[in-house]
Amino acid sequence: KRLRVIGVPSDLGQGRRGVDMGPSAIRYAGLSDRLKELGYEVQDLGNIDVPTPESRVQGLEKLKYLDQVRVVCDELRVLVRDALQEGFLPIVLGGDHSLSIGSVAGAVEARGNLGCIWFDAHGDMNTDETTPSGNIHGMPLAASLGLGHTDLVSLGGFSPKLQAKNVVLVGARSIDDEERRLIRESGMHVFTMADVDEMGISVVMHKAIELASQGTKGVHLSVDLDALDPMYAPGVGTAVNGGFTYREGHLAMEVLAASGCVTSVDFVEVNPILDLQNRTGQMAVELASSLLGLTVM
Ligand code: DIR
Ligand code: MN
Ligand code: MN
Ligand code: MN
Repeated sequence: KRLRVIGVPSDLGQGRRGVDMGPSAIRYAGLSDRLKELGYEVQDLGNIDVPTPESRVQGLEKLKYLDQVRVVCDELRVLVRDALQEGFLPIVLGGDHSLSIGSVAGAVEARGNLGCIWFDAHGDMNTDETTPSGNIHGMPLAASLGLGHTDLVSLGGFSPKLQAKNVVLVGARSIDDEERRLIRESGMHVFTMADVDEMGISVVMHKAIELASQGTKGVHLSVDLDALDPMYAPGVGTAVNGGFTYREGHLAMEVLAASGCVTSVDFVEVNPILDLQNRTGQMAVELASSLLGLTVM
């Protein structure tokens, strides 16, 4: 029952300033204390050093801040790997979703074959060839599946990190056209919000856990707060209407908690500048509590 918190104050992977303050917002909402109340030993490593965009010259390259994102992800890879090898469950706080290229790489390095459940309004399956924005936060799942720019794909010296049959996207409702093609061709699994409406989040989660767990040694969970409806998580850079309700978000975490399958987790894209009184930071803390076993009785 040991947790290690790692902050990644990065906003290099997307277009709106402020998500670099996400780790502080989540800490301020009481993450460590809440998890200690659940009986965990919580070790907070603080934040990785991440350059601010203003201190860098953005070149003409298509992928924005590629070099810096790669360096940050590589540092995170080592910290996540070491946390797992030392017996901790790593909790990574973002920061934009590009960081998950590093957390997935480190988790797989430490544990071997892993499944992945990805909560997101988006697909995060763009590559350097399909990206409409040049923002690397739209690419981490593709990179983890071995698709895209070599600098992102080759992190840690091995690729792919994940097998598509064990990757499950949950909550999708905004996918780019070329990205849709890549998702289909990859063979990964997708539960859209329409699927959640049809089946209910409980059934979706049980299916997702089964798919991600088949033949794997654990599951990396990546939670983009924009998976939730903007009513409950307004502090995100790319909000999309029609996301998870508060109840659905919590039930999803509770089903995961009961399964015991999650071995590492990211909470990303919390942007306190766009938020309303840190509602999104609080949501991240509450979701983490449910994921780690908070129950009523
Ligand atoms: C869009 C937005 N698909 C892109 N992606 C986001 O820029 O590639 N992912 N917001 O979370
Ligand atoms: Mn997203
Ligand atoms: Mn995003
Ligand atoms: Mn995302």
